[in-house]
Amino acid sequence: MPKQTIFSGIQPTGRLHLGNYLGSLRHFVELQTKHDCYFMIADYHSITEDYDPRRKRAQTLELAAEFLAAGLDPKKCTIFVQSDVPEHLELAWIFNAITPISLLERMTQYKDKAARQTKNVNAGLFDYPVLQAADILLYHATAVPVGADQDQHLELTREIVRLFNNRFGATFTEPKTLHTNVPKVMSLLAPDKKMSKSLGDAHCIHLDDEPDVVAAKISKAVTDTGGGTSLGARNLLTMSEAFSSKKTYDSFLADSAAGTLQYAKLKQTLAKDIAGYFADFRTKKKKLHTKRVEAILAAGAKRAARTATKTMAAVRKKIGIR
Ligand code: LTN
Repeated sequence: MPKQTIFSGIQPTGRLHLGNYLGSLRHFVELQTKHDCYFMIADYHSITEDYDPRRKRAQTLELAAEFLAAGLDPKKCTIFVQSDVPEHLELAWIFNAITPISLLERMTQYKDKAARQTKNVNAGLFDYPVLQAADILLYHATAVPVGADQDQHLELTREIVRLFNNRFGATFTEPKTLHTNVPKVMSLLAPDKKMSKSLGDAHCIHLDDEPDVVAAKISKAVTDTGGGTSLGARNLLTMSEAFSSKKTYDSFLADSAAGTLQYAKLKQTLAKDIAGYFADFRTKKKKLHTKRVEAILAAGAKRAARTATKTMAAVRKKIGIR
C-alpha cells in the first residue's frame, strides 16, 4: 500500500479491552511506521451518550495513556484530543448544511443507540456521523482503519465528499475504509455477543487487567459442552491464536479437532499468555505521569491544528463565507 494519510478515532469511555486492541489499537501501532497517521480521542462524540461529566477528562487522559502504553509513538504519529481542535465542530456544521436528513435516518448505529438510550435521544446522537466525516476530512485522510460496524459511517463520509465537491468544487477526496483481518473477540460470559464494555466488566478482559484478574475472568468464561466447537470454546481459541505462541495454539487446535480439548488447561494457559502479552503494557501505563500525557496531547493538538486550520481556511472560501 502506498503511503496514506490515516485517520482514526476512539471514544474515551473507559479502559480498552481485547476487542478494542485486536480491532483497532494493534493496527494503529503498525500503521504509524509506514504512513502519516492521526489518532484522535473522540471526546465530543462521547458526550452524545449518557456519561458522568466528572469522569470525562480522566477517561480522555486514560485512553491517551493506553495509546502510548500500547506503543503509539508521538514521534511517529499525531495523537490528539478532538475538543482541542475546534475546527472539527466548525466543519461538522458546514457538512450539516449539505447532508440530507434522510441519509442520517438510515444509520443503524443511531437507531441502535436511540433504542438503548430512550430517555436521551439527542440531536448529537443523530448528527454523530457528520462529525465523524469532519474528523476524517479535516486532514484529507485517504484511509480510515475501523471495524465493520463503522462501514455505514464511512460510506456517508464518502457521500458528503461527493455532495460538497459537486456543490462547491473539488475540495475533498473520498477516503477508503481499511479493514484488516480482525479476529472477532466475543464476550466471556455471552459468547454470542461481541466483547463490549456495555455488557459489563466480567464480559471483558481489559488490557491492564492484572494476571489474577485475567485468570479469574477466564476461569468463569462459559464453554458449555460440545467438544471444543461451542461458541465459548471457539472464542477461547480465537484469543489463544492472538496471544499464545503458535505452538501452543496449534496444539489446542489439534486437541479441539480430536475432541480431546481440556477446557481447564486451555483456560489456565490462555490466562497466563494474555497476562504475559500485556505485561509490558501494564508497566508502561503505570509509569506514565499525567503531566507527560498532557504534554504529548498538547503537542499533538498543535500539530493537528496546523492542518485543520489550513483546511478550514480553504473551506470557508469555497462556501462563500470569506
Ligand atoms: N465512531 C467511531 C469513533 C470515531 C472515528 C472517527 C473513527 C470518531 N471519529 C473518525 C474513525 C474516524 C467509533 O466509535 N468507533
